[in-house]
Amino acid sequence: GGEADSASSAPAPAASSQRDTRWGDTSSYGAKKKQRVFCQLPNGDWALCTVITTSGDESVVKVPEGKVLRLQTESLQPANPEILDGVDDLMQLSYLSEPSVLYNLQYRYSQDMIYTKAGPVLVAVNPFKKVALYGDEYITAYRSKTMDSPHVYAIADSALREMKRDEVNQSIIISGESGAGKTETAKIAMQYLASLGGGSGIEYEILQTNPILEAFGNAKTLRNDNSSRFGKLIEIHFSTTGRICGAMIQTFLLEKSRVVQCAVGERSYHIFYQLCAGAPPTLREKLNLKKVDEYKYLKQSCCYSIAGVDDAQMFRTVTEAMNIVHISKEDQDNVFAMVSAVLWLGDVSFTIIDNENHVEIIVEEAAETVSRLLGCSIEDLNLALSKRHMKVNNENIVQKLTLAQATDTRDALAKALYASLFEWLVEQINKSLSVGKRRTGRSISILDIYGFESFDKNSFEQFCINYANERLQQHFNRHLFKLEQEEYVEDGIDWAKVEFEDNQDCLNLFEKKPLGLLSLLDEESTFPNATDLTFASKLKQHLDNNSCFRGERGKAFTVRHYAGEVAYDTSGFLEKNRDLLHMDSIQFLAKCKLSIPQMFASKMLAQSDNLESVPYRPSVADSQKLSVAMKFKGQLFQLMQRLESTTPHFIRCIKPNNLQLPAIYGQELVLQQLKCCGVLEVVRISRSGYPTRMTHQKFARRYGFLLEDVASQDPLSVSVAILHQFNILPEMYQVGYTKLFFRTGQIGKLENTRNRTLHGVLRVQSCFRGYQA
Ligand code: AOV
Ligand code: MG
Repeated sequence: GGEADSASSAPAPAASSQRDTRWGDTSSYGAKKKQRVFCQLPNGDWALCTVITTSGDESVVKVPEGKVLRLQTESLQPANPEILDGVDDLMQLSYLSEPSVLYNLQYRYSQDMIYTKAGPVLVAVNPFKKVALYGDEYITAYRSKTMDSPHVYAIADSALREMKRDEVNQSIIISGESGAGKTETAKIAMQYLASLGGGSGIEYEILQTNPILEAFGNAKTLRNDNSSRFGKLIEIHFSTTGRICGAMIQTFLLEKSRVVQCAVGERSYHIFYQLCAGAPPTLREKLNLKKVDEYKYLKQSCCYSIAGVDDAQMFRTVTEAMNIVHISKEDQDNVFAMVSAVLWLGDVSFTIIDNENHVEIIVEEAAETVSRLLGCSIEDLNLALSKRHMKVNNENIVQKLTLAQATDTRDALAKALYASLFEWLVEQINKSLSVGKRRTGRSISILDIYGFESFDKNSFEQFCINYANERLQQHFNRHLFKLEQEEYVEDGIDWAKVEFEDNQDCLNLFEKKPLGLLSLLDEESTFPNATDLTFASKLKQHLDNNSCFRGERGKAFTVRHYAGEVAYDTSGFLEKNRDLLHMDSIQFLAKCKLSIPQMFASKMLAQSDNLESVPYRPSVADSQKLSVAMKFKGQLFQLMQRLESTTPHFIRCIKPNNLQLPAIYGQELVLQQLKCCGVLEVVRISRSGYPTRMTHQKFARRYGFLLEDVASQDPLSVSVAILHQFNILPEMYQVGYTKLFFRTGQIGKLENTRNRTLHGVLRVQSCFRGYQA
């Protein structure tokens, strides 16, 4: 029984009617009874009301605050009976309308029940406050199954059980808009898995990767004070005894541009502020640290602190975490030297030396500190930032850089330094968590990427982030709609197809060759004379008849994403997609004494065996041949492939308000998120679908012995005979070519009947014995 059975005990069996899914159907209530209905208030919100009277087309209803409204009867939506208020699983709702779903989630939310099942999917509504739902007691309760209300722990627990049972790798896929709670949810799932222990403290190490990666890869944005600016997949491996034996982290496309440029009201990466606030005096002196508002890179956004966050304290948390994942003190010093060097690099300024606007660096505190921290000479730094070696007609020439070129080169160097640092950290963490010999079928991966974003101004970063979210949405659709329905069709059962928002068109807009967004971007990036404006016109020229695309004035275009329209500004697209680090910069880094940039540069140099072979990228390394967009696309494809080989568990995070405040539930905002990710359709398909399936053979084996007369040995005939004998209603099952498909709760009933029959036999026998005695 369990969950499945309670669903079928709902007063109006979901499967028996379609009425509930339609809007504006009021035929089911009469005028006499006091009925619960949903009315739309003038502000657009739905409220639970009671009908006082109905006459003709009009009804008089009482709204919650006691006010009385006269409304069109037609506009009322039937509400579920009180007994269904706040059900665990939306599948249990008799009326599955938008207002009932909104009401149910809100009802639970107001009581801090932030988790609700939507069929197979866990919906998590961000509480924006501490809720008492976590910790050892809860973990134990979910492990021992004494608690079974919807929870991240319950999802992690089923992943674990299914991994053990089926020996198949599992994945927990967390999605939702920016600020919806993905990263927190991922940590909660990790906490549950870590509680299994592993010996040698590996589980503790795994948890300690979070503060490190968040310090270097998260930042305050206008949407989220702790927004992930990279994607992350953590694969946790288990031994045959079910204990953690290691983990591996893969990261995706860090938003590098933030290091040198960020919008007003946002911050750069947390670590910059943490270091400046928390470094002990000796380190502060060694790194020549200033106050955060004295650095150009940090000053431009006019935002230095986050309400409720103590950067100094966080610095200690981060260094402690680094100790735990075995990053040596010396390496930590190097890491912080790089962080400080990046900040100081932003303050390196130039002086114009001729009337062609050519420049040299100004030798002062900034340049001196950078060269000291990186371990290079000031002269080398000046060369790297003010000159460029080129080969023209087989002749080596040295080009002097203009102020604009030098500034770009400096910023590119800062971005490369930071990105190499991030990459290095992930590598160190992976070394420390290393799995040793990996076995397939014994891992659980948790995916937490940056959520869908739409700002007033959206650039290349949002373009990539939202593309990744389209891919993820496709995966979700495939598993919950396509594959499910395909199985029904393949097995030849009667099935009225449930429609869902397919985002294939939008993905095609991005991926089609040669006329998709990514291809066109790449093509344009290869033309030396192309500009953001020519790119925008090219898009308009080729894509204007695409239903997911709209050209806008000037450099802008709009994409209709699954989660809403986003207007992108092409400024900087080509530059960011090329992501050039010139050979001079790479060679400069290779000469530095500081080990992390040096290793990074050496690796790049080693990969570039034929430096001049890249047609549109003179003097760059081969490793840069691929554009950022192409690399990212490749990574996403690999990721999807990896996920395809796992059993997925989906968690949908919902953001109830844009203010990051507790206890505010914006119906429209919630509804928009539920709609765009197809939560209602998932519930609908799970309800009208046949979640339980069993092959004819297995079914005949399990229940066949209960048959009164066995006419045949053929599994199909036996199965049909069982269904008849146990009075399973025809609308509750379907017989496929190879399997029997059951509605929710049916197998539970059958099992009960089976148990009763077995017990009945025993009782009858003991009664007989009683009589005889
Ligand atoms: P995100 O990962 O989905 O956004 P986060 O996981 O960072 O969002 O959540 C944003 C904030 O919501 C957190 O910093 C917490 O303050 C709060 N929060 C989320 N879940 C919980 C919870 N279960 N309990 C308490 N507070 C919570 V982004 O990374 O921006 O897409 O790129
Ligand atoms: Mg996040």
